[in-house]
Amino acid sequence: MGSASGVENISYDYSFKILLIGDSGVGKSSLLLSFISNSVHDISPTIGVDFKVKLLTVGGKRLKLTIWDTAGQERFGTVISSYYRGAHGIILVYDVTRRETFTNLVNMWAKEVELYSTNHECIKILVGNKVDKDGERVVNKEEGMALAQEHKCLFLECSAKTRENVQQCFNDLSLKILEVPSLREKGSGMVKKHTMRQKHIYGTTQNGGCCSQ
Ligand SMILES: Nc1nc2c(ncn2[C@@H]2O[C@H](COP(=O)(O)OP(=O)(O)OP(=O)(O)O)[C@@H](O)[C@H]2O)c(=O)[nH]1
Ligand SMILES: [Mg+2]
Repeated sequence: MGSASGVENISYDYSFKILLIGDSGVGKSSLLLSFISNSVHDISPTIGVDFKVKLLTVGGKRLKLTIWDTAGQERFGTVISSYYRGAHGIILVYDVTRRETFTNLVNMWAKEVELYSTNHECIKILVGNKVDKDGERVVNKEEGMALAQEHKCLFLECSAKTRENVQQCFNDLSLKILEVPSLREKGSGMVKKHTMRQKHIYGTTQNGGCCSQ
């Protein structure tokens, strides 16, 4: 009975916006696909901007993640600020087999994040992808950890291909977002709007928040 309703009718506690950024070919779309659909296959470069929605439970909270994916090779001018606006979490991806994708995170992507993100407490996670390509690795784990520490990011190495640490990446990020009151509050504001549309969902209200009247 309960599962008769579609995704639209599934209730959640918080709604978070997550961005994937990094150079072309590092595996942003593959990571997203691997997380969303549990399947891995070769995909084409992204054109423009795409997003996917995933519901998951972490730390006892039901979350709706809207994950935005964009083409690494495209600089999309005026759209860029709306891509970053309101993001709760940002996944900065590099390819452990291509050093330039790692250095570009510092030279280009990190600066862009600073310039455009509107939530200053927004959580970032640095992700070294393609660890399955063992013999081809050129960026070691220590370098990744050091960069993450310098930029106050979480850090993980993963493989979209074998799915190693893929779930972990989204879980760690979500847990950390939940720890920040201002982000939680913004995430529940979005839920409020949603519940007005889906008013039958919430039989119980969560008290104690600043948003309850
Ligand atoms: N071996 C291996 N290959 C991967 C992995 N992740 C992605 N790839 C491959 O790397 C290529 C690029 O992956 P995409 O996911 O399209 O990369 P992207 O970052 O979305 O690229 P743009 O959309 O152009 O920005 C594809 O051929 C993938 O199959 C991984 O973890 N291991
Ligand atoms: Mg892509």
